[in-house]
Amino acid sequence: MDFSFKISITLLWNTVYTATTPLGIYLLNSSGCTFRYNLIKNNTYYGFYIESGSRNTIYYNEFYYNNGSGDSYDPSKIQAYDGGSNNLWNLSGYGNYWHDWAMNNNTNDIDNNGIVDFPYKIDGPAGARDYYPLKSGVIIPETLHPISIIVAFALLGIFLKASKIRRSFLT
Ligand SMILES: [Ca+2]
Repeated sequence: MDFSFKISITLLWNTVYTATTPLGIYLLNSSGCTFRYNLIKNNTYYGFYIESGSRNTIYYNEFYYNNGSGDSYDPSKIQAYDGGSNNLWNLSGYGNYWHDWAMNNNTNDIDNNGIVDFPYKIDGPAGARDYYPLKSGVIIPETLHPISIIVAFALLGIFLKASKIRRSFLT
């Protein structure tokens, strides 16, 4: 018997700065959530951290200066982390704006289609990539009050599995 709780949310139009926590957005056992049009900036640690969870979709967000990243790319200062599985960092040919990756050089969008021609590597065991990193920022309105959000659904994502005990009768 499988018994599971799942949550599906959409987080839109937020500005996520460092305030009281060093992390930007944090997911724990969250599945099926969509994150779009969020400005994630100046967090001292990762701007987006997936501890666990699957089938979350993160696209059309802007990432600036998280995890020590600057105006050019440094592979030791990746802005997001994925420890889950089957999370998507792009959808329908559009990913996120990673400021360091987009600004790294002027020849990373040879075909000039607004998509950086090289995937952006996400840290963590998932081995995730944003396959369609945006060359230009998304137009995101700044909110009046900088906020930092922790999205933690520790209990909501409980996944209980009662496995059947199978007996084999050998003749
Ligand atoms: Ca391109």
